[in-house]
Amino acid sequence: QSLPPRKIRLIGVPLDLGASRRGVDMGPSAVRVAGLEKRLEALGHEVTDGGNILVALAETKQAGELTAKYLNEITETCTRAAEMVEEVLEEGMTPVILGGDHSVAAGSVSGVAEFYRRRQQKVGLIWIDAHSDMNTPETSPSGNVHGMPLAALLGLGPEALTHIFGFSPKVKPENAVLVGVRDIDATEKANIKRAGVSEVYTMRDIDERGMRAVMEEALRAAGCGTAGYHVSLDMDWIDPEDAPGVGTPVRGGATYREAHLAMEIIADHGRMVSLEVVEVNPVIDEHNRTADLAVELISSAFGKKIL
Ligand code: 4U7
Ligand code: MN
Ligand code: MN
Ligand code: MN
Repeated sequence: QSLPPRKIRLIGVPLDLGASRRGVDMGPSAVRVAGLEKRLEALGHEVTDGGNILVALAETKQAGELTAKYLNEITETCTRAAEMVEEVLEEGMTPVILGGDHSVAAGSVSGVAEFYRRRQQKVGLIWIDAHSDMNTPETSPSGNVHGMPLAALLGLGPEALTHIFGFSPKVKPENAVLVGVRDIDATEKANIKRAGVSEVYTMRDIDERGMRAVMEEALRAAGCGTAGYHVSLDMDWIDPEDAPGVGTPVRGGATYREAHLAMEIIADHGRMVSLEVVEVNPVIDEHNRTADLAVELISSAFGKKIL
């Protein structure tokens, strides 16, 4: 509708090694079953499904270091995701990555950053999440890598994860924006400072200033001097009332309409270069409601309008 038609390529990443609660590996399937491809095609886009990236199964592996569980396997998957995303962009398509746990973002955003680095351009990042995902193995209370990808993209954490494609940081701190956070570990706060991220919009900011004002500011920062931005949407941003099927639910999240409005504003600006939706957990979902909502939100981000 509003957005000029795009060529969209879906990439599934059935990864759950980064989280303690199992089941987000079924997220890509749940979102496909909810009708993503057809819904995006109905908006006029050309959509192809690239299938899933190969991911190791927890049952066949050892967790390794408990400060960053399954780091080797996750790094392998992230590297594959990064290469795939980069190729899709080279072919002139817009990647839509379906998680899987959020650790995949350390790969997907690396792919986007590499694509633009080759063109001497920078990319921005909009991180929409209840959490800030700014832990490192030293600060993480859980050792779960899905709490570390944003730190890795900004250059903090294990080299295996920070240096996919051999360079770091992938995004400049002034172009990295957090939206919707409400659960940050005490040890994580120092990392946000250390990385130099100042664009942090909490749920309180959304309550007080409204979604519109927050998004306009967030998009301005991410888009300043960049080719555009990657949007990384952790479904736990939305209140568990509307998104019960997520890995790590936290009360006090965005409402159904706030979430749509954020995506609608992203579509209006037309500068999103890639999108990922992560942490959908069908095991604890109710009749695929959270996957259905994911499809609706992706549709809004790609230009679906009420009228
Ligand atoms: B998600 C946590 F301790 N901060 O590091 C951690 F609270 O990708 C949660 O945003 C991380 O869902 C949540 O384990 C990761 C915890
Ligand atoms: Mn198709
Ligand atoms: Mn997250
Ligand atoms: Mn989260």
